[in-house]
Parts: sequence; structure tokens; C-alpha cells
Amino acid sequence: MIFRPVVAVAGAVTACAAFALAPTGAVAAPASATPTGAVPAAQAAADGLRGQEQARAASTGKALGLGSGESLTARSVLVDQFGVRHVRYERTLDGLRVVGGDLVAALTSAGEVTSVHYNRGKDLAVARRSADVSPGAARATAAAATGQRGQSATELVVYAVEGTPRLAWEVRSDGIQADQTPSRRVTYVDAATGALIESIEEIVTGTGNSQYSGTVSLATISSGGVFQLKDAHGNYATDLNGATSGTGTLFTDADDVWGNGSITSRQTAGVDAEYGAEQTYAFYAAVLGRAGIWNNGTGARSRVHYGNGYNNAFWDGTQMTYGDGTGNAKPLTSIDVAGHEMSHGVTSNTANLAYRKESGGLNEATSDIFGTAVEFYASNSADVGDYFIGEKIDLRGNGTPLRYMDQPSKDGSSPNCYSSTVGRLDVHYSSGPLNHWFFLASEGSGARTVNGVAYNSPTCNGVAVTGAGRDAATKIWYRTLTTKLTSSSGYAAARQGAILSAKELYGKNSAQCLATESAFNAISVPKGTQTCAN
Ligand SMILES: [Ca+2]
Ligand SMILES: [Ca+2]
Ligand SMILES: [Zn+2]
Repeated sequence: MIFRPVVAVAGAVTACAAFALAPTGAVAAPASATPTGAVPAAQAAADGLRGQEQARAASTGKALGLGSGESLTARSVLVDQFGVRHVRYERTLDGLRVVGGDLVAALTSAGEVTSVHYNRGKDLAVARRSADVSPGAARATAAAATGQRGQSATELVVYAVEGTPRLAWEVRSDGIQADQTPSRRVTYVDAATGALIESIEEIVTGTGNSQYSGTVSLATISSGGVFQLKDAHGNYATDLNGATSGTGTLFTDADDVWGNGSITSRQTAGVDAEYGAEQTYAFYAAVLGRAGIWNNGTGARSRVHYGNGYNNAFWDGTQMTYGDGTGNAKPLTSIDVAGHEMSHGVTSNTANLAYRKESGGLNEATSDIFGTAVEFYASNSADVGDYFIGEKIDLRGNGTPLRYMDQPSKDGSSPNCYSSTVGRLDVHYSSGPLNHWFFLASEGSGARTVNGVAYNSPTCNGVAVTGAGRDAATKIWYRTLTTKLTSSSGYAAARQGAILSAKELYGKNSAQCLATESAFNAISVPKGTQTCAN
């Protein structure tokens, strides 16, 4: 979580919103009378309607006069203000998927068809059901056309997008575009002649009008004439629309321009969350060589518009979730919070630091450290990199950040210095010393300005610290997390692991190790057996 929850939220959230507010924090409790019950009900009703229409799809097909061998799959049902059901269908022909064969029919609740609109036309006059061209030959044609070797699937379909409907091989392939954007192509090859019909790039670049990061580029997916707020790794954003359960509805859009920079567009929070997830994924890949939360190339879901006035964000073991904040005015979707939540996923899949006592503080600080590193990595002029957490979301309502890494005590609750009692604090406060360590190891102690932001970082031992740069501190902490720490590790293990990691990465007595060691001295973690010299 991004901070200490003031009000317990129903439902098991194992780890972790991005904050704890000070106990005195004047945060309004979530309104008790939320409209959330209506949304799952609406979802269930929609699913029920789709099921009803699927159950009578065969008779609807007959009523439409579709050819024998054609089957309808109900994709969605929209009931209009006149009670008319507008049902969208996909078609198959003798089991072959008809690409471009979709239609929308208007039905009464009794099932009488009152109108129909076909995507390309009603008739699918395809005489043959078998291909003259082998799938291997189709793949070779696709590879020659796209330059891509990583082909994932080949399926015989009826191609009815344009021209005369005909049999075609649909070849899916993955690769990298010239500008390094991932590529996912779908290529159609005529199954009778072997001729290339068309090849479509599905990974496109959308424009997002975010709430906190200005206008941003987003990797999106173009599919079936609609854009999805989803990238090639599978990082995607869904709208919970006030619900507190379920996966939400994937954001889609007609023109690939998303949100309007304000909460008046439901998409805006999705833009910030997706931008945060895509940047976090890119940060881990580029800086730390890690392929996502699970290090397997798989992205994650970000759910936005959770609950009503929910003033937190969390990782629940599988996904990120964001509330809309007090008054539903400030979604908790700034990039440092997104990086924080996604990094909880990384922690739970590596050291798995228990969310209690000192290990819980290290867990929280890890999310603050990498959330901050992501914010710097994104290099966004609307939200410049800083060593504060939550400076954009105004959780306290007075414009101040939630946490300060240069001097954690500025939040009124977090200690600057380690002590043997730090583990008694809420994990969002016991994180303070390690956040302080990260600032000192990166930038050093005393007054300074970074990216136009002023800091003044004290030391607990009165000895000045020279920083070794944020990049080194980030890599040292990641190595510590992923190769040294375990579930009950506390500050002593953090110090031992970080010094050893620094030596492994940069060598004995390297400037990076000395910064690491002196910063641990400066936050009062007692010396262990590891030193930069040994
Ligand atoms: Ca910032
Ligand atoms: Ca920040
Ligand atoms: Zn957290």
C-alpha cells in the first residue's frame, strides 16, 4: 500500500498500499453509502444477458437467414432506453473463425430481430473448407513480409475484411520495430494462392492525457478496429467503476487518444496507471535487467476507480489497484505510486520481505526506492524526478508530499535513524531509515538541489556522506533485495547484504561501496562483519 490505511478495507489485501498517513492525518473516511453494489450487479446482469442471447443464438441465426454451417457467438449486449437489445456477434463458418464477419442485431426481449447491421455483408460464399497452401508456406510468406521470425500461431480463417470472402492463414508474429517498440503482427495469407493479403501491426503508440504526467506516449494495442490500453507485455488498465472486486473492464478507445488530463474523463486515471506500469516495466528491464514483476516477460493489470473516495493504492499479489482519493478527485495514480505498487510485486517475488516489523519497513522502503527510481527514469517534465513520495496526489490535502527520503522525519512520523525499536512502528514509518540511506548513498548529506528540488539530508552520526549516484544505489539495493535478503530480514541484514552487493558489483573500497557503507553508518545501523575493505 502507499500508506497506512486509516480505515480497514473489506477484502483481503495482503500487501500493501503505498502509504500510511500520520494518525492525526485529517483524511475523510470513505463514505459508508457507496454505490459500488450496483456495479457488480450491472456486470452480472450484462453477463446474464449475453448468456441468454448465446443460448438462443442458433434461432437468431435462422431468423437472420444465415447460411448453414454458420454459428454466432454473442460478444456483448447493450440494452437501450427503449428496452431494445443490441447484440454484437462474431461468426464462424464450419468452425472457421470469420475475420470481419461481425454484426450487430437489434432484438426484442422476446428474441424477435428488428434490424441488423453487418460489418461487410451477410453472405459468406466460400466454396472450399481446406487450404491449398500449407501453414509452413504461409509462415514463410509472413516472415518475408514482416522480417519477423518469432511466429506464435497460425490459424485457418475466413477472411471477410474486404474483397470476396476467402480462406486465409492468419499468422501471428512478434518482434521489435525499428524504433525499438515491441511488435506484434497479424498477417493474412491467401490459403488458395499463397499471396500476401495484408499484415497489420497491432502494437501502436497512443497518446495519453494524464492527470499528473502531462501528455504521454503509451504503447497500446490495435485489435479489431478498436484500441486497447494495453502494451505488448500485457501491462493493461481496467476500470472498476467503483467496484471493489472483479477484474474491471479493459479501457478501449476509438482513436487512440486517451483521457483529458482531468477526472472528468474516466480514461484519465487509466492513462496515469498504464503510463506508470509501462515506465516501471521499462525501468526494470533497462536498468536492472528484470523482465517485469515475475521476471518472465509478463505484464500486470492495473485496476483504477476502485471503491468510492478510496484514499489508497495496493498490490494484492496479482495486480495493482488505485482508489480515486478523497472526493474522488485525486486518483492515487502518480508515477511514483505506480512504481511503488508494482515494486511490491517484485519484492513478493524475490526476498518476499514479510509485511511486519523491520522486514516490513524494508519492504515499504524498497517500493519507495524503486518508485523514486522509476520517476527519475521516466524523465517527465510534468512530474520531475524527486526524492519525495506522493508529491502529486496531495493525500494530506495541504500540498505536501507523503514522504521525504532526504529527511524522513519531515512527515511527522518516520524516523531518520535506525534504532532497535524501529520495528514497532507502522511499516510506512519504519521504512524511514532505509529511504534515508538511499538518499545519502545516492546524493550525499547536507543541502543540495537536484532537478530543481531542494533537499537537506542530515546524518545521525554527524559524519558527512558523499553519494555515489542514484544509479549505483539503485543497482546495489536491487542486488541486495534479490540475492541477499529473505523473508524476515531486518536492517542488520540490509547493511550486510548491501555492502557485499556493492563489493560484488563495484569492487572492494570502490566509491560505490564506500557510499553504501558510510550511508549505513549515517542512519545508525550497527556495524556487521561486512566492510568495503574486507
Ligand atoms: Ca515528482
Ligand atoms: Ca516523487
Ligand atoms: Zn506500499
